[in-house]
Amino acid sequence: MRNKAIAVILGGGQGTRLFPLTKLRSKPAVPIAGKYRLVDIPISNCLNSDIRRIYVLTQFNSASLNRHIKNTYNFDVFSSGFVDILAAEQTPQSDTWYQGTADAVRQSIHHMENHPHEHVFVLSGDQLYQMDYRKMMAKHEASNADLTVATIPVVAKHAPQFGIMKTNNSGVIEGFTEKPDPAELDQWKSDTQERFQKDGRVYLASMGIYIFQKEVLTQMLDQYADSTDFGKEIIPSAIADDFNIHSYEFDGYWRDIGTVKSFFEANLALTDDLPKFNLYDNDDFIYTHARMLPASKLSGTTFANSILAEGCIIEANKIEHSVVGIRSRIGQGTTIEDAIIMGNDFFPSDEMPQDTKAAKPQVSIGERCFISNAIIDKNCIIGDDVRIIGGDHLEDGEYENYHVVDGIVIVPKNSVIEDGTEI
Ligand code: ADQ
Ligand code: ADP
Repeated sequence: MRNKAIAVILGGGQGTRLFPLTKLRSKPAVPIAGKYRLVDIPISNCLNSDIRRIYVLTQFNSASLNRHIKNTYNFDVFSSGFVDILAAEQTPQSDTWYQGTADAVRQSIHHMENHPHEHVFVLSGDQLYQMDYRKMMAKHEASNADLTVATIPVVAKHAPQFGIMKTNNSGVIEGFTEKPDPAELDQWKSDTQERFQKDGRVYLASMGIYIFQKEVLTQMLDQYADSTDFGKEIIPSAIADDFNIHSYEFDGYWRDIGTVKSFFEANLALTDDLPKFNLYDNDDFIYTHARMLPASKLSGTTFANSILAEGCIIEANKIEHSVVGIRSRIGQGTTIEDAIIMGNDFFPSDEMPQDTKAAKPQVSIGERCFISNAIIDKNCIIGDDVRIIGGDHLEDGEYENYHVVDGIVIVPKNSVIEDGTEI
């Protein structure tokens, strides 16, 4: 794997679907599971699969993404690995941002030429899953495929969110439709394994995870020079032109977390008694910035089904079904339910500006608050006696210092919510 493959992680377009989490950072830098960032997931899958040459393609070269990659993935000088960020850039050939997934790869491919390889993995940056890419590669090589697409069987209700494939019984993809209309679904059924059939999982969804033979990738990008997207354009054209395209059926946990709602649900699912995404594995690590944080200090808090990252000082009354991120501080009497608290990039210090109203050092969440169905982004100051209750009763939209998306209240990074506020 190490010498054969290069991975390209698609770090996101405009980032509208995760807005306002992407207001001040690029999508790969969005924090997840209390201490990681989105991009750690595909990078960790690569490292666990012995792929060590990785590009992250992004529209915005945000400071937090740069810092995170630089501080986390610094391979030693004697190894041949790297994680490089390629931001959309002006070149003599192109003066625009990446127009889509294929365009992003097309504009970046010249960077790969100096690194000998036979296959290119193209991976999405906004998915939560653990996958051994070596198994997919074995199938790709055994079938001598031009392109292998990872697929997962889904039910009719979910099929319209994905690219849906039709395969023959040797796993060759003979048809592909990007996000089909529910009315046209019937013709897209595949012969999935019996145990999936009985649950109604008869549609093979593309996971947006591809392996291309190196020359085939270049050929397709040239041949379909006007196409800017893999799912919408290049893959359907390549199927029509009889390229040898195979499906690799994946059978583990996999979630697209590219929308606020799916991101919220996937984070909270990590607090299940037996989460389907396993962070507690002896071999498959999820890598992230090693921050040298102290252990968390708790006092008088009842915790239920929650994840607590390190460096926190928690005096809250109760925290239930929630993810509490690094360096969080939560005051006495506060209750948090069904929420993501992303934490802080730094500890408050005496030199920092004081919260003038309360004349006390800034802390993330004050006393006697009630927060539910909400995402509190990094470095927010929530005063005392604040009530934030998300839910369907709220109308989606942008308000003075918060947003509501699918009923979930999001307090953007660096926001201040005054004492006594009710949302
Ligand atoms: P989508 O996720 O809807 O469907 P797309 O919006 O193209 O497809 O995003 C794919 C990945 O590329 C995401 O990680 C996204 O952030 C990133 N991306 C998008 N535009 C980009 C750009 N201009 N520059 C850099 N990165 C960009 C795809 C497939 C479907 C499949 C689903 C599975 O097209 O067939 O079912 O993924 O989630
Ligand atoms: P992490 O990986 O822990 O999230 P980062 O390195 O991404 O950390 O972010 C920490 C950021 O916070 C850095 O930009 C750092 O300069 C900033 N920072 C640290 N201490 C302070 C402070 N006292 N005031 C303002 N910014 C700070």
